[in-house]
Amino acid sequence: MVIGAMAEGVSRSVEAVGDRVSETFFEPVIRLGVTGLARSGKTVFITSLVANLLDRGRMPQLAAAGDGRIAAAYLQPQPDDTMPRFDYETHMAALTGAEPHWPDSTRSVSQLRLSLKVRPTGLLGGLSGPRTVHLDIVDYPGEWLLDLGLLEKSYAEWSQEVLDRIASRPVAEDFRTQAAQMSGRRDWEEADAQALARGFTAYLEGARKAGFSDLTPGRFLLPGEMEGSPVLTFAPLPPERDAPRRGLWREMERRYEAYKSKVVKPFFRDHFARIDRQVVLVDALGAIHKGPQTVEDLRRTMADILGAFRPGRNAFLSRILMGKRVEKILFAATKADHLHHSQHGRLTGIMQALVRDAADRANFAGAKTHAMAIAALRATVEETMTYEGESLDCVRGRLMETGKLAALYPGELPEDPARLLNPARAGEAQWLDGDYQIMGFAPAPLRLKPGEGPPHIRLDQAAQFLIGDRL
Ligand SMILES: Nc1nc2c(ncn2[C@@H]2O[C@H](COP(=O)(O)OP(=O)(O)O)[C@@H](O)[C@H]2O)c(=O)[nH]1
Ligand SMILES: [Mg+2]
Repeated sequence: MVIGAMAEGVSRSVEAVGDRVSETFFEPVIRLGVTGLARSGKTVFITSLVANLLDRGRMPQLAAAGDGRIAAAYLQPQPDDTMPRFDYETHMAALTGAEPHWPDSTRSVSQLRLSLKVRPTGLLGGLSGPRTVHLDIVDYPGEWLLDLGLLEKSYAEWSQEVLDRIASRPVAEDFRTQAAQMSGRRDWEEADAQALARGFTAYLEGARKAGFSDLTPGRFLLPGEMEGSPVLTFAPLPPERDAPRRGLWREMERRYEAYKSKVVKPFFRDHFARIDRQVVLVDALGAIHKGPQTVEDLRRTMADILGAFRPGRNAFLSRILMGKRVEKILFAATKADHLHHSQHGRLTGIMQALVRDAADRANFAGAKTHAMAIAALRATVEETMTYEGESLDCVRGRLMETGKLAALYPGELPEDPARLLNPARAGEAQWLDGDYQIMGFAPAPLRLKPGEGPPHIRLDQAAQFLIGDRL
């Protein structure tokens, strides 16, 4: 334990010195983390942010861009040789090609470096030349943050928790049957371990489709290059007293511990601990559309995810961070282009309420936080229609499935977020006062003028909050 702690501490401090040296004497680097659960909109957000920083015509509320102080922006080879590069060009081609479509989903962590040449402000502005600021954008699945909780749980504790949680979930039925038929006391066989892991992964996939988001271990759904390796080949089994040494239970326990030390810890040490600014994307509209139980599950999962930003809670994290902290966290409800702007304020209010519990408890160790509703890529236009004598604020777009134009009235979000969150907490099966619709709109074909990035909603305000003070 002690040796581990020292080794982690030493490598972290060497790196911290490195960061400081380059900040003071060379060129500042901002590491911006972009996270959120699967399908929350990370890939689209990063692609559109980068495109809109390269061509800043639609970024007036990013002060440095609005004031014309950004002299140039360009992509650079990223500094981390072992991290996959965020595939900006492919994603951008998907969104803005002749037949625009949403990019394929990504399954791992990736990174991109965008460098900005910025003219200084103030009196001396005209005297000194532009300085270079590097923006390293790191895309990582929010599911991985949930794994932080595993570090403080033994295999027996984690298993018990998972088994309790899934006891009443219909999607878990197959796995429950499978686990009940398997004794942890029997001799270990790789085939059993694999069958259980497959069964458990199938449950996790089913649970995600059903809208649940408390899905650990996070890497089971996004295995990347570790697919099939022993660290990803385990599953929860009911606790065993004096489990035999060569038995299944002991081997499962060993693999669970290996998952913690070989998968979870390196992610937090090598990626998470280096982030300066963070945006957490949330598909709140999608959850509202699915119903109260999905909203409640999202609220609880957000609280767990955000636990990672209160490092005092976790001994391992406090140790590797050594006092460093994320300075700003933006909570962004994505896909706001499904709503007429008259409802954006309400969506922001719901977003705030969703993360309030987690935010109140520790105010994220002094990080500045902010909530807003955004669309990284606006796929709709607004339209006010008259229906049965009433005027309805709608949005219109091209449907993904049929390619036809359609108008959507998504329903009216309540002014008071408690009207959604209370029934969600109470476990209601359906919304009482309304129904919330959502449609799969495809990205609209674009004709971008020179100097203009793709259309968005409040992406410039998001960028101003996240990095504006450093430009
Ligand atoms: N209308 C709309 N849909 C979006 C937007 N951003 C993401 N989406 C939808 O959400 C899906 C998932 O987005 P993606 O960026 O791949 O999510 P990721 O899994 O978090 O990287 C996309 O395929 C789109 O259907 C947006 O700004 N507007
Ligand atoms: Mg993605």
